[in-house]
Amino acid sequence: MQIHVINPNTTASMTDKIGACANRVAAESTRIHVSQPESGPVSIESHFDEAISAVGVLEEIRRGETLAMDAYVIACFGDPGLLAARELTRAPVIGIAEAGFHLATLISTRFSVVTTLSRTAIIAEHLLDQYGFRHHCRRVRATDLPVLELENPAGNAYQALLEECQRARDEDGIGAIVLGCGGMADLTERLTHDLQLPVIEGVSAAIKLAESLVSLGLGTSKHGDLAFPRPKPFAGRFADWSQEPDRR
Ligand code: 5HY
Repeated sequence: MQIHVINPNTTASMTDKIGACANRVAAESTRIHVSQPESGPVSIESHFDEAISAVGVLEEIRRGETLAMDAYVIACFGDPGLLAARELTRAPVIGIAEAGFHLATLISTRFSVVTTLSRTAIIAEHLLDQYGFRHHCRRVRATDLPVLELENPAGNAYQALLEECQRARDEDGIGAIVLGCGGMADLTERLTHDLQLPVIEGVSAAIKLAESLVSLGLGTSKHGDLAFPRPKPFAGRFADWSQEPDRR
């Protein structure tokens, strides 16, 4: 089974970290391909960053389709371009936020999310509503760490994250925590140990869900709104997305 893991930002060290996490949890028979878009923001910390990164995700999906991937993982906690990506393939496409939420509700009645900048908390809240998990989630908390602070070995990202998770554990009446950034993929075990509470990060969750779907022969439905986009000409910088309109 081949799973294509896409880090929607353009920071190679974070792409490597996400790839290492995916390889750590993948089944022996699973081959992980990890990539990032050629163009786009070094980190995704706003609606604008997200909109631009979504195009990069779609370009990586299109590339993956030429390599016959069995599944895709979008490794940014905003799940940028998720539904549009599903339109481009029959393979399952899993966003790390959606995956994290699903697993959290399987092991706890209530969870909290701990993310990076407070300005991105609303993005997670919108996803909780969109996916129908709002009533399972007690709070979306922010550490106010810029995403790339997670790439700074000399920084205090871990301590800041641990302290916000401790507050969530002690104040929110929850049974689990979902980490709100792909760049936190390597911190799960240490946090779980230090907090003595289940901590879920989306990259691992998405890999295992993708493997389950593929092994069940389940892919993205082409019946209804996730059918392939209707072929049409595209202008300007997107001209290479053009397809001859279906004249049948
Ligand atoms: C992420 N940004 O997972 C999100 C986290 C966030 O570049 N990778 C990013 O803050 O929304």
